[in-house]
Amino acid sequence: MEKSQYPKGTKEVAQRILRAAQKGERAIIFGDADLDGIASSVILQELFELLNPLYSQNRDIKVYFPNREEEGHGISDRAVDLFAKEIPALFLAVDCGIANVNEIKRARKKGFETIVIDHHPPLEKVAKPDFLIDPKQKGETYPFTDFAAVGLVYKVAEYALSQTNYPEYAKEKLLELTALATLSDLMPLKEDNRELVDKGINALMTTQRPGLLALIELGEVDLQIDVDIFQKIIAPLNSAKLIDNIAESYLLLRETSLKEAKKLAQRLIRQNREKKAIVQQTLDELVNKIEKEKKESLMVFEVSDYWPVPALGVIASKLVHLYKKPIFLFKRGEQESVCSARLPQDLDGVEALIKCKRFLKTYGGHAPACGCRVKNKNLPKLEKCLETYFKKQIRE
Ligand SMILES: [Mn+2]
Repeated sequence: MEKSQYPKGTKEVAQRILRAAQKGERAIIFGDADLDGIASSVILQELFELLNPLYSQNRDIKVYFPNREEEGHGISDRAVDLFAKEIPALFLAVDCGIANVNEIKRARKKGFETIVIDHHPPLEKVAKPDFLIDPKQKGETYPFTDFAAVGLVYKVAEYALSQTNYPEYAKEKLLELTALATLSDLMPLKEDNRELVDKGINALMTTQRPGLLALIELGEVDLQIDVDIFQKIIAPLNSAKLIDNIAESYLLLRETSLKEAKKLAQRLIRQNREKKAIVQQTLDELVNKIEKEKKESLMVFEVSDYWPVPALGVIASKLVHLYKKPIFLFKRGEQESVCSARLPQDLDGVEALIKCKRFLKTYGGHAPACGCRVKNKNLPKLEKCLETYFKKQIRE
């Protein structure tokens, strides 16, 4: 059998977007609020604009990033309701959506035509949008499946543009974002990802995007050095906050004035410094506590009222690196807690959460990096359940 040229669903989604752009249909882009989701949203929006320049002058594309602390992971009912007045419209979810069975059902019922472009492995139930791309779904025929969401969105753009007479270089401004978000999402740098990242870093060398030019200039970035790209471009983009469900890094990547871009970039660089300080302080506290009390424990399960949710993942990553055991960190809210978890190699956090899902409100993610929401009163039961699960896994 000939290998398929594009991940399953790519051509169908591209064709639907081509048709929508031709007719100037309204579109809602719902992106996860990390750099993968944000870059994916920018690329989709710019694809619409390339296909029909009228989009850059009107308001027919709306973008929304959920606040994880308030709305949880994935598509939120709040967004579906908020944009219902735009119907008829396309609802495009990027870097999330595969698990949103009910939200997709609801959006379709309201009259949205729905498109999901996700790279998360499906949980037990799979959402049924009108169009779906997710290389982790059953029946995928494309040989490479470790894309970031941004890589899949790029593939859609690539195919859509191949049906037009745009020159090759039109894709460069999309590739630079594809590279940054693939790196930021820590996807394996082999095969398609390797190619996308190499091409994207090349495009970054001659970027015209004011937001990236500002980060490169203010951060004195040497684009030849890998860690520079991580620390000086990706880290500030990842330190952005949400203002009215719009991510600051989305605004920076979309900014057309270099002067404005520099102001915004300065702010993100400062926020990144502050975030680093908080991460270090929290990490010191936790290391202290683990060394004193939990050296022998088989996992780390810690709850705090004070930790900043956006920093949990970074802190958990550092701890998993230090201790090579499952790390579950919770920020306790009034009724519920939000968790970010990181797992050492060979252990599957999603499987653990599925085993304990009776104590959870929502859960999702990848085997080494996942998360959940849980009612505060269920925290002790969840801890027991996870412990039992890992005890069994580690013994085997
Ligand atoms: Mn992602």
